[in-house]
Amino acid sequence: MNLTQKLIESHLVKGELTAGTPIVISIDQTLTQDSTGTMAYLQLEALGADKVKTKRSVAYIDHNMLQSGFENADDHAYIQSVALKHGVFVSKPGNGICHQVHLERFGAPGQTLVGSDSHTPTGGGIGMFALGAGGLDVALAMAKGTLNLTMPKVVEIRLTGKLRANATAKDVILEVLRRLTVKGGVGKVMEYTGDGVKTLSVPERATITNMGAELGATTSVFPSDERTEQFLKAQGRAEVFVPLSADADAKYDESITVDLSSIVPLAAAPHMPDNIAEIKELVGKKIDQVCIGSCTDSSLLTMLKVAAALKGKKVHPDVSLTVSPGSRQVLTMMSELGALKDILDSGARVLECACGPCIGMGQSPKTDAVSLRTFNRNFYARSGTASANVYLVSPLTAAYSAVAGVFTVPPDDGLDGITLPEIYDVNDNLILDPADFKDVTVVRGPNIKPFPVGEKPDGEIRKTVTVKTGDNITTDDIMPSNAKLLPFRSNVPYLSNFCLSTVDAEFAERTRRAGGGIIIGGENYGQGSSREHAALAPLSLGIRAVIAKSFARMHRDNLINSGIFPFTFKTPDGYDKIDAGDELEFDPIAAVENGGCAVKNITRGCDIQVTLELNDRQKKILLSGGTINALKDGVID
Ligand code: MIC
Ligand code: SF4
Repeated sequence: MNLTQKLIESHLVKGELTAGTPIVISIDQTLTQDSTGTMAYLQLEALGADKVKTKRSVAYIDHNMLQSGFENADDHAYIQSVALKHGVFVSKPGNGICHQVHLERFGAPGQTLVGSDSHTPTGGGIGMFALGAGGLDVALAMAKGTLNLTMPKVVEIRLTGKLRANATAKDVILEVLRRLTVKGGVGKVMEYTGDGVKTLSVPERATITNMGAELGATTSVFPSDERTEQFLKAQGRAEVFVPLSADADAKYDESITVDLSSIVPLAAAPHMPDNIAEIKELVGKKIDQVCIGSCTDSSLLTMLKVAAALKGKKVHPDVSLTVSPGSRQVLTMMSELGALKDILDSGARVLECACGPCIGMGQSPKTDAVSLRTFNRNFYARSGTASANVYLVSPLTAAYSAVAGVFTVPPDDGLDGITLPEIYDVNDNLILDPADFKDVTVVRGPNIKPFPVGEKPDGEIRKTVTVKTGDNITTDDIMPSNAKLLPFRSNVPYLSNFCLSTVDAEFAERTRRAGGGIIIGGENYGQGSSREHAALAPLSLGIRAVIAKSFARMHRDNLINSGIFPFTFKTPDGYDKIDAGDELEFDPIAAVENGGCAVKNITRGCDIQVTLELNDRQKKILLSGGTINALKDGVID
């Protein structure tokens, strides 16, 4: 067996290891963060759950950190109280980004983890089966200790050779994105094998599995070996180590080889993580901002490399350099090892240990800026400045370019000899253990509004197409998130005013006026984050169906959970037979029962065949008008 099959088999509750079929797995751990967490815990409460059924669940506060009004602080207070009440650990603001902290303090090889954040696969860096999901699915995992999913295909990514001095793990995943694209991983797990694996440390592996999310992959996973053991020992957690790897004769659905020694410094050019260019093609291009950090590249190793590259140098006068360490542990160790001084001396602005600029929580660049970021997403307008051009690069490219003021290829020699400490500084006083809190009262500020619940289908649905989009629409398009909107993550009615505003500023208003509607999408509709707000906001506007060429996994699940029909065109010409403004009609019950239907285009007088591939559970959910209704009706458990 391959490692993915072993991890799934050891947690299989229902189903079999046949790709494409529905399975249920037991969940050992969950994580939530604050921008999806409020919704997840409101849903946990709606499920009537008492204490969580997992071995370890953790609520992180790391995204909505700017407190420029009462809203975010209200959300933090709600999350802290509701989590402790239900037996969930809390990682307080300042402790760091969920994925980095989870890897350091809680992750365990061989265990399953589901998180209400798309970059939860970071845990695959230590051999976890770790995946992102919408808040409701995470709430269900907490309440029941299980997760429903589709058995993925397994792709082997065989690593050979060793990285050159000027290439990093970020360049490896950018190379994989160049080859496979942002939809190349849908329905698949990326499993790393080969001799090259042992040349990569845990933080490097975690950068690669983290950004596997940008492939649309279900998750990514590395074996658990001596380097994993070394990392866990350094964290004072050697007892959770177990060795794990694929069998020597393991079979894979697909296999590709990446020679690490041939990897060169790369960038994902605006506005998509698979729009790959070589840094050497960009050399000399002027830059305005450099941001180092985010859950994909903010480990101590990253920071030590950045410090070594900046040591004794000065950031270019036209460049603003920000550095956000991934966790308080990283920041403390940077300080102990002198790296912080080298970074500060260079003129960098050191930000708090949080997502920060990655989610547009501050540091929006100036108009038309060129911004280099070590992050994982450069979707249009995500930085908070729509006219900015964001390039995703390695920390080495970022640091050398910040000094030069232009795109710069990092030198191919030097910086050798950076080693990770044998023991990390461990201080968990920003982590609250629910066992220490009795009789907790849940604190609910005025920012917390009830979430919308779907409508049970009853008879034909006749609605107008209120928007038609192109390919690769992201959840950042569907539900934009920045410092102004993130404080309203627990107020879906307000958020829905901004739904799809990057595509069409009138969409929300038009849909409301029309009494709801239908969305037409292209390929890979809903790629990117796990945010179920990208389904809840359309739901609150009255959207009943999305008809697309194809969907991203998490968004499709979130639509079904909300009772919105995710149809795909049966033939490519279907997309051309519908325009914005057309009136469509379909029979929802027949569509569920028959795996699709003919959608009537009343305006154009033609039929469009659509498919609706659902497992039995999903059928019951859509027929009930969403998961919450289906649970209430007792048709699913
Ligand atoms: C992101 O990187 O887009 C986020 C913000 O972390 C999201 C979660 C969210 O929308 O709150 C994700 O990746 O799932
Ligand atoms: Fe936070 Fe950015 Fe990572 Fe999302 S991708 S969890 S916003 S650091």
